[in-house]
Amino acid sequence: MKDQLNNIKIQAEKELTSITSIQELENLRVKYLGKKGELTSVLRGMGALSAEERPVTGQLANEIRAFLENRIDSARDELVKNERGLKLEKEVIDVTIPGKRKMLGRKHPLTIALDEIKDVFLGMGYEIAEGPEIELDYYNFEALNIPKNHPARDVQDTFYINDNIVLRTQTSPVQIRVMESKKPPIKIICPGRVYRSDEVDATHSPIFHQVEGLVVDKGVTMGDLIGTLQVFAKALFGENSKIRLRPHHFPFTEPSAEVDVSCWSCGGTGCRVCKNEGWIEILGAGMVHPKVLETCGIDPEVYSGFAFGLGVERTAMGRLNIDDMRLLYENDIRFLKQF
Ligand code: 2NL
Repeated sequence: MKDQLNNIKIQAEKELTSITSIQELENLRVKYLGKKGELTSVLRGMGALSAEERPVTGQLANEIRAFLENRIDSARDELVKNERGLKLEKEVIDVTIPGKRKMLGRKHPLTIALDEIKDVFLGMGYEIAEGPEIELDYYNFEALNIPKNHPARDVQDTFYINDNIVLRTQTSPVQIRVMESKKPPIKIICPGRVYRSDEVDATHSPIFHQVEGLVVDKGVTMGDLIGTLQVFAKALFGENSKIRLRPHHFPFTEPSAEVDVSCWSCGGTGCRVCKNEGWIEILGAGMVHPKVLETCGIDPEVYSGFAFGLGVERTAMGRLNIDDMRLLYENDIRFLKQF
């Protein structure tokens, strides 16, 4: 039995030298000193010993236990020290390494232009109104005094869902809905996506964005329209910008005009940007047609109004010097990064 005990001691000491982790050490402790460990099972055989042998063997067993416990404890101390050291080494932070630069997103050029447009009109006290992109023929055409045979109503130009329903071709139907449901004074802009059956090229897209404006009140005049558009042009294209109105025809306004702004590139002397015109067309506008007011339940003898419409893509392209509309939809990061 003494030999058995000594063998346990030798074996355990030997195994201790190759221990590399606390878990391994714990396994070793259980193996030799645990309740079902080797030392314990040897001691269980003590009953078979003579009365003289028993205390001697018991003492030896206790010495070996104490010895091994001691060795295991110091091995554990050593391991804990090492593991902590390793952990500290592994987790060391070099505060001198430059940080990882985060790629910051930015506004899309269309959003930049739209936000600038909104800012100008919000600053003049307009409210923003929105409405459906899938619209009844009634709101998109009928209520706007656009006759049944008008070319804009042709399937060549308009996406029809069925005979009664279209993808809106402008945001005016939103303004019709507001006039129907609210008494003047009305002072709104309607930004949004609109649809026309156009081929894609440098200046056309079947989906584009528009902002229309509408003011209806007692005594609203063409002078108010011109003043408003002047403020708008100066805010977007610079303090020295001028506007001019050319007579035009829209079924929903009378009189109607196309509105040019003096070229933001040459200031009006003529250059490549304005094709030597000195002027660049940016909007359509006019006084709301009495028939349109009447259709919406507003008495044209009491109230008058002006309205205007502008293309956001066009404005963004002018404002940000972009020469091809397709660039606005391709989402090429090299292009978008420039704004
Ligand atoms: C253009 C022309 C325009 C309007 C839109 C409008 C709306 C109502 C009543 C009367 Cl509810 N008019 N909108 C008026 C004139 C021109 O847009 O060239 N847009 C890009």
